[in-house]
Amino acid sequence: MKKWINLFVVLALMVLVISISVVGAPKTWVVGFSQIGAESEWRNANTFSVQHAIGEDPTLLLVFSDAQQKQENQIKALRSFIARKVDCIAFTALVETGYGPVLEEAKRAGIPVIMIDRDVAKEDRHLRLTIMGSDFVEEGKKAANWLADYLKKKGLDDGKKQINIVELQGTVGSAPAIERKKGFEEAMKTHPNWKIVRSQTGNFPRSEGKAVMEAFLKAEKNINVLYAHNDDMAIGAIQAIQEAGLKPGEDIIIIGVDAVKGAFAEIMAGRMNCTVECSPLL
Ligand code: GZL
Repeated sequence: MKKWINLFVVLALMVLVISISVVGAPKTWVVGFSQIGAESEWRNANTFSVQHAIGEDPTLLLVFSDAQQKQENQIKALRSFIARKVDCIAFTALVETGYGPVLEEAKRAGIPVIMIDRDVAKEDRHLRLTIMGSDFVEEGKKAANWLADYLKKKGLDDGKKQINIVELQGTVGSAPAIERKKGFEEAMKTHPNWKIVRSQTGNFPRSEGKAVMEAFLKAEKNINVLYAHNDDMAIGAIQAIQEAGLKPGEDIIIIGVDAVKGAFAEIMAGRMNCTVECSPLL
């Protein structure tokens, strides 16, 4: 008899301990994050920022997906988050358009969507809760305003002689590409002698920036400035300029955006002139 009582007491204590631990444990919120890829130093820093911040919080569990620069992979990942009934979806929009239907599905499922870095198209923004990102238009303006100051300081712009600019755009249809172009061109309006003689997407990676810059150098004999929508393309272009026998940072003024470590190394080496900060620590 005594043995049965002891067993009962032990079992009761076990149930009590388990129930306290379950009841007392804080709820774990599951966050599905769809990242677009690993195309640049900036993107890798951004991925680290999200993974580290969520990893540090014991009440958050991260489900991470890398879309490898394909929108269809992103949409599949978002649908898998919805099917898994995550508590929140976070994602960077590779390009602005094409997310309406999946955002409608998330809304119907009652799952809040937070944009990190790149937003979706205006017509779909009512479907997402908010965005954490930078002002890309302002970054484009800063690049142009820095150039104006630099040319003035160096006595390179008399307001009449044409200043030939080539532009390496980011991913076609992405918010940073659209808005950094817009901001730069808005600031250009006060410099009628500035001309963007070539503008083409390099899609953000270094390799593509280099390839497009090689084409620019073949097509244009007198390039004064390169405006690249990110530092990685600027760094690729610097290699192309050197291989063409020109001095980047001197023969051609080099401007990038992101302020990644690689850009600071090029600036310190005298091969790059400016990078506009865009924090990845979101
Ligand atoms: C900007 C971000 C851009 C970076 C690029 O916030 O979306 O994407 O400028 C990255 O380096 O590829």
